Amino acid sequence: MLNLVLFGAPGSGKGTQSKKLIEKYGLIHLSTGDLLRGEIAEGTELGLEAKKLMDEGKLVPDEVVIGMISHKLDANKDAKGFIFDGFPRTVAQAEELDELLKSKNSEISVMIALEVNDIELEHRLLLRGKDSGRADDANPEVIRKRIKEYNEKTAPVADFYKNQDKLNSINGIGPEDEIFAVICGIIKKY
Ligand code: B4P
Repeated sequence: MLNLVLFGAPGSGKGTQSKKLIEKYGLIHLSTGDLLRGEIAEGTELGLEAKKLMDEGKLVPDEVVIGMISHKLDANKDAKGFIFDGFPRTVAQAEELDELLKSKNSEISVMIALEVNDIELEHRLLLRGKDSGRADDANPEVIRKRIKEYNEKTAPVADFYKNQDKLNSINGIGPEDEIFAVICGIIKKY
């Protein structure tokens, strides 16, 4: 079973590379951002709560996203592996994910971190905001808040996996296909 954590700041290319990885490896894609946007689209209570936080560039509470991931793991018992995209985003989420996988006799195989500087992140997200319809991409202040949240709460997650010898940091700037080739090279080793 291959369980991959695709890690990086907002706009670093996680969603973009995930799409290519699903096609090539047939893994189940678990994007907490997509799951939350699904809840918002359906107008659920959870979605309404999450929308307010997401529109402000803040993280959604750990227990909410952990609950969603747990549910998806249970619903995909026969999967040959998962891509975790945008999750875990806090050390508490990373600890909980380890516990969840352990209870299923599984574990994270590898973490790949896409390194992109803040100026490029802001540029990419503003560009996407022009036609994505995402409120969190449209406003430079919200984008900066998301990057700040990432630096304060999410960046420490890299150390969590480094301590487990699972962290692989790669350059996330350049043509998408070249970045994808580097990711595939790392996956081959597992
Ligand atoms: P997410 O949906 O995870 O979105 P994201 O971090 O903004 O980036 P994404 O992965 O989609 O974009 P990508 O880099 O591929 O999160 C949204 C919000 O949901 C969060 O702010 C938070 O509120 C909430 N949330 C989600 N998960 C959570 C969790 N676990 N805990 C708490 N809250 C959570 O691409 C960005 C742009 O860059 C695209 O336009 C793309 O085309 C472009 N791009 C990609 N690669 C490129 C390259 N190599 N060169 C040039 N451009 C590139």
